[in-house]
Amino acid sequence: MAKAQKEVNQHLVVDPITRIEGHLRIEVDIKNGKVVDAWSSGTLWRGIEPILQGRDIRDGGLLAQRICGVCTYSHYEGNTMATEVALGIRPPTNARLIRNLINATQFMHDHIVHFYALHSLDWADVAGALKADPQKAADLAYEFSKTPYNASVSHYREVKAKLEKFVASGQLGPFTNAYLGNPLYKMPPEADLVMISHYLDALHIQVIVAQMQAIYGAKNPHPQSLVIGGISSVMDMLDPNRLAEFQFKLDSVKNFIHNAYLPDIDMLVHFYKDEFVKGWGIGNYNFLSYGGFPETNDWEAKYRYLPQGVVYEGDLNIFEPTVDEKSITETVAHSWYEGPRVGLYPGIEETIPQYTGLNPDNTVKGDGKYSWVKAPRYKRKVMEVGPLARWVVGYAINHKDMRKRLDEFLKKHNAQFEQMYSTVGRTAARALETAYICDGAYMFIKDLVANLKQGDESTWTRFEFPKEETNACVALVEAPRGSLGHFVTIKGKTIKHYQVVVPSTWNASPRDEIGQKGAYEASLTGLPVPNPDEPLEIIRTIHSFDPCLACAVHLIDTDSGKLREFKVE
Ligand code: NFE
Ligand code: MG
Repeated sequence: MAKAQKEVNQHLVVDPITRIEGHLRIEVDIKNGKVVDAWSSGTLWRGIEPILQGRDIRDGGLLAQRICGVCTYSHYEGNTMATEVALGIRPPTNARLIRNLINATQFMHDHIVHFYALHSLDWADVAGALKADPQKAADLAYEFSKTPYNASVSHYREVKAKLEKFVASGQLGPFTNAYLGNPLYKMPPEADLVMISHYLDALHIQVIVAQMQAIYGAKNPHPQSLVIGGISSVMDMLDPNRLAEFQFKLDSVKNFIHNAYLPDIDMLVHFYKDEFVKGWGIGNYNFLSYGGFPETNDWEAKYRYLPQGVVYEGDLNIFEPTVDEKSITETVAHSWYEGPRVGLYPGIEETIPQYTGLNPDNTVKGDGKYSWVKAPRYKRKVMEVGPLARWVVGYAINHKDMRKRLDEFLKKHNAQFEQMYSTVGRTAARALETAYICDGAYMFIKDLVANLKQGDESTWTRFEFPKEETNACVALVEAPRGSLGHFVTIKGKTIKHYQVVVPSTWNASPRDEIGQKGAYEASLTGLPVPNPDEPLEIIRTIHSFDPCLACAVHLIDTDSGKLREFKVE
């Protein structure tokens, strides 16, 4: 875990937050064991967007996905779709469905890896697992699933022995820096052992999902089978053997989701009931989802498998079913860039670095600039994006399937919808979504087979390069961590202007020009931190968003098209 320095005035700095992608610094003021103020600072700086400018539009997708090593496909798709909008074309049905299948593997991979590798040790204590009785662990696993995943007394004995070996050697391997034995861990030892055994199982499942992505994406990470207008390979992509292999692997992943991941979440909710309450780990109640997985070729928002919409103030009656792209702005009032304090539409915004450093006392606390992350806003309001936002939107618009799944989950836990407004709720929403996306993958396969049976073998739509410069064109999609917008202006074969507004930019955002805190900052405010030396509560809540700072921070210099050099001291 991250190193925490307790200061006299109870100003706590957690830097870096580990088990995330990229570099994130969190600072909080604590009073009487509770967070009273918080700052989220992206301390990593990257420069993918300017690299895109001046490039051939046909290289855009391959370059754009280098924004991140995690949600690679999301940026590939975002770039390709934005370019297709600019060219006024749409891919044919086979290409849309193959893309949806690749995207489904992206979501399942990210969510499973996030929960087990990056988040489960916030809930399961390795020190607890060492005390577990393998027989009782097997009994417990059967309480949460009729057919629990890899649950046997001998297996749990083996896992426990493996953990003991790690600890005895003094080399904890993947469990290094967990807050072993922290009293904030609330599960019994047997639950710790079951969840940690699935941590190890998830390492194998993640390989299977990566292989699935490679079946249609050619490789993982960084697939390379998308082209503007469709997908690259013609008959190869539509080979029944590939489909069979994909489905065979999907069956294994489904088994893991239903018999490990979902039961583990039920177990977590059961033992952390006292944290499954409205307000625990949430402070901003506006939720945004652009919608993802087009179900028609023209990408109409209302025909997307993940729904589009905006919910305000946590009130399901205050919602908008469509997103207006022109209402998206980014401000740099507290970000290390020059520019107007009031936010601009990304299609026209400029980005000029202006690093002003940390405060003299080595903190970012205060009213100045303190992050490389910009502050995106929708209608000038702070938004949370990601699985929880998508489920809140799905619930608000009365999405039949999503509502049914969430109602079943709430009923099982004797819970009200409002309890989803919490750290536990955010983590549960991601698991529900994994199962929902897995079912979506089966549906996309069915649709693909049906379409092929009709004799449609088309995989690509022809296009012309535009002679005149286009307007800023945008693709709004959903990435595993939330709403993702790619904004592109092109002329001829060339990308003229590029800007990306990324899920973790929304959630990790610093304050804006009127002082509204970003979603992480708001989520921490009010949180109890009984032991600032081991701020497990802070880590748990921040991890529940699944931060990716590699995605959140990138730079574009629209004046010169060049990266600028500067020193981070
Ligand atoms: Ni780098 Fe990403 C996702 C995107 S960022 S992981 O999901 O886009 O939040
Ligand atoms: Mg950007």
